[in-house]
Amino acid sequence: MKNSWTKTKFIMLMSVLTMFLAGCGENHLSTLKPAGEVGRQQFNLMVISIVIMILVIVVVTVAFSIAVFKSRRSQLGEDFKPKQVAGNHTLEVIWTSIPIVLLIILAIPTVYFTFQQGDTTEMVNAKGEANEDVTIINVTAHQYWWEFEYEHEGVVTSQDLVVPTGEKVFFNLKGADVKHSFWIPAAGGKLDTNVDGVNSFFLVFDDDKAQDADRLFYGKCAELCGPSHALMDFKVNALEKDDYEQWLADMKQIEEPIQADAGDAKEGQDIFNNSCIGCHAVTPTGAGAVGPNLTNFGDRELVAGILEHNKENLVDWIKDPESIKPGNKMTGKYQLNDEEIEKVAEYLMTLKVDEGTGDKSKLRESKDEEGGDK
Ligand code: HEC
Ligand SMILES: [Cu+2]
Repeated sequence: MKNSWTKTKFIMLMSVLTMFLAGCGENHLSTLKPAGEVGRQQFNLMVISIVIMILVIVVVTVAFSIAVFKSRRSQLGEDFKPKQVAGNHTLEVIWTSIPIVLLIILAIPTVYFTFQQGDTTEMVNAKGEANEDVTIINVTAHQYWWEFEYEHEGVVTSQDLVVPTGEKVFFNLKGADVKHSFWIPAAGGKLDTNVDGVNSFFLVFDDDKAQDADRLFYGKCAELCGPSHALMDFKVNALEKDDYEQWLADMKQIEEPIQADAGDAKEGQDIFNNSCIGCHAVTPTGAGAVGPNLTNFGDRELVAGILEHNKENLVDWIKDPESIKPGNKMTGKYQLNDEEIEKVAEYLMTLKVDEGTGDKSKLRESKDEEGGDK
């Protein structure tokens, strides 16, 4: 009776674990569902080491079980003395060389892919300038938000990274304040963003994998950087090359701030220009600002990288950012009453650039139906 209860408990524990692990396979944020060349290579390296580990465990467990089973006292008698093998030359050689061979098998692909993935020679052309033929994005990590500058176009955006699929996308990474780490689990990484010195690497986003993930991958800060580190998320909108070019063209076209028509949004724009514009640009240029660039804020997937994108959440953010992201750099830098906040929020929601690739709002709706996961 006792035995079967133990068994039941074990089965219950295992089923809970299985359910828990089943959450590990989401297309948009799992290293186990790689979305491109780099992620796939990293996944394969994981598989190699796991296979080798399993092999070792199986061989050792079998050898151990045989030894235990065969050497029972009832089998060999009270006075049995096994053959003494301490210092045996052949055995020493065997169990020293097996781990060496296994390590070599592990080391060859690991070193090979480490160098291949760190190869950023394509980023510069023969003249030593940034190569116009490849996509280069300069990433700056701030406490607790992300800034993205498109090297050739000078376009600056924040929080939502837009990338083309089916090609290498090169990144220059740096940190503005403390050390952060740039990680898009499905695509590969992660790489530190340091305050002194730039780290570079590339990632690839396959178009079919992007489709499986509704064209939206999740990105994270992967280095403890302060009280809101866990909230330092970003989204990666992986578009077909044409849509990507269209998005860039739409962004580039904005040279003056988009003017609000009339009413609350218009008043909101005036309030914004008084209280907020010192930290937030609304034209897609000017890297290195104090706060995120808000040019296309109306197209965003989320508010402040973590809240569902709607006006209520935006109002909550402007009212009390500290309650949402402790330690952020916006708290207490302006004073507005509730009515003014409503108007500013109204204005910010109108900042839409994304006419050409406008299926993002549809995307957002389909995500909301699923229960609006972040
Ligand atoms: C002192 C500079 C500063 C001022 C002034 C400021 N902000 Fe911010 N704002 C920030 C910073 C920094 C962040 C990023 C916070 C974070 O995510 O950690 C931010 C984030 C935001 C976001 C979220 C951005 C996104 O990409 O989702 C919105 C919206 C916003 N601010 C609106 C406003 C409005 C409206 C005002 C004026 C009433 C304002 N801010 C004033 C610095 C500032
Ligand atoms: Cu960080």
